Amino acid sequence: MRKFSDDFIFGTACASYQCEGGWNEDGKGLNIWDVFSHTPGKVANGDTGDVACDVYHRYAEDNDLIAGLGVDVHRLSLSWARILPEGTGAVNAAGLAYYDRVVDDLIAKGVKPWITLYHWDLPQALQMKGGWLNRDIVDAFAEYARVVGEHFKGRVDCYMTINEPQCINILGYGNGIHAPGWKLTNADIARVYHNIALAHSAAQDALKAIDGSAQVGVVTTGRLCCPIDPAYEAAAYAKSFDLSENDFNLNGFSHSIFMDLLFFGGYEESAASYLKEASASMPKADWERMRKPDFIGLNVYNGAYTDKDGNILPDPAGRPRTHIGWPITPEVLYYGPRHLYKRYGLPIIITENGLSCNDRVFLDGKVHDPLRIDFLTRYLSELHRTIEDGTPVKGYLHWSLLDNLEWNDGYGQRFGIVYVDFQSLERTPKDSYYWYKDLVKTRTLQG
Ligand code: GCO
Repeated sequence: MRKFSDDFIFGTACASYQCEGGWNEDGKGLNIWDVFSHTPGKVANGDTGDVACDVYHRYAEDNDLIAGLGVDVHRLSLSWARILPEGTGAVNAAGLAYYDRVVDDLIAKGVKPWITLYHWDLPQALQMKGGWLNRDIVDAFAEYARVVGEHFKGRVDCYMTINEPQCINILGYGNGIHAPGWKLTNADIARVYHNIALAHSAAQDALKAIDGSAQVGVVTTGRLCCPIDPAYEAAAYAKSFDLSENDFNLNGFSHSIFMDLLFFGGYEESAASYLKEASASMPKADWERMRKPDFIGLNVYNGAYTDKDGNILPDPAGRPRTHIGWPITPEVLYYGPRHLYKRYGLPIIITENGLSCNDRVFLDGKVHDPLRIDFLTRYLSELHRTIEDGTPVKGYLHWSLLDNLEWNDGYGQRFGIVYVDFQSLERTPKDSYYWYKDLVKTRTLQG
């Protein structure tokens, strides 16, 4: 019987720009996704986060849905520009008041709010000064962290500083499919990773100075390899963290390109020259400022299958894929946490996992999503197996509670266990909502 322990944490996750709406309400400043989505051609169908799921006004209804699952926590991100409209300086009391309402309502309903400080929606005012390429961002992020930490002390005890440095950098500053849409050089990409690592570290120090008992993590994503034969695991592990390709388009989307800065004070000798040169050019004192998090947040959706030499195998014809086209590779929830723990030695929370399906409301008024239930059964079986084999995975937060704005893909990719009609904004729990509710209650995987 595959039973998760009584202290295993189940939760849900979402992000400010993807679900809140209220893009210009109550003093909120512009952020880079407001600008990007309002730029023709950047987001599918011209979709924007102006309204999104309108969580800004409907948070109480959504918190009821969250509490109805019986989950321990809900992971939400704060819109930096809602709190500090210019990124630094004047605090917008109405912005903090909104998050007070959300946080206090979650707590009143028995759900712990876990806060992601930054989930990609940088204040435009900071972007105008160079964004994450400008080292000044480090102090700005620490200031933001102090404002948040002081305001929520006693109500929030778990933070994630930054969500997916890899997407922030490679998608936003590398190939430009995400905001701000920049296309930087290898050297600048390496500098951005360094600044994000410093920013995480400064924010962690700020939060810990306010509340030493708060748990502070960082959320990473990237290449994870699954051996097609367990005998090939060492080669898969090596491939997952290999940074030798001398181009961010080849090695930029990796865990090690960011996490090694926090954990090892720089890159291994085998890393690409553009990475090592950037690190060598940084002030030596930077490496004393880097901070290992208390836990690793792992966002994981799929992995790559590798052979005895660690070569990534081509996709077999007709392999099953999710609606967004990602491969279905359950073993990544066995090997991914296992290999991250082997490399970095910290407890892991799965801070995102899920899939997009081509969901719709059926004639019976329900949303039947058997693909999602099958996917979750397979993936969580692998997660259970890796825990049994000794990897300290402490929780699983499903991405996502609600169908929401899937960034440049717009609203056509439905990741929620709750269906959202984006015209009426009506919520309809999917079959997977009730499946997840039962899993949380019994902690036992069926099927
Ligand atoms: C990510 C982001 C989420 C995405 C989700 C589906 O991991 O890319 O954290 O905002 O919406 O992962 O792509």
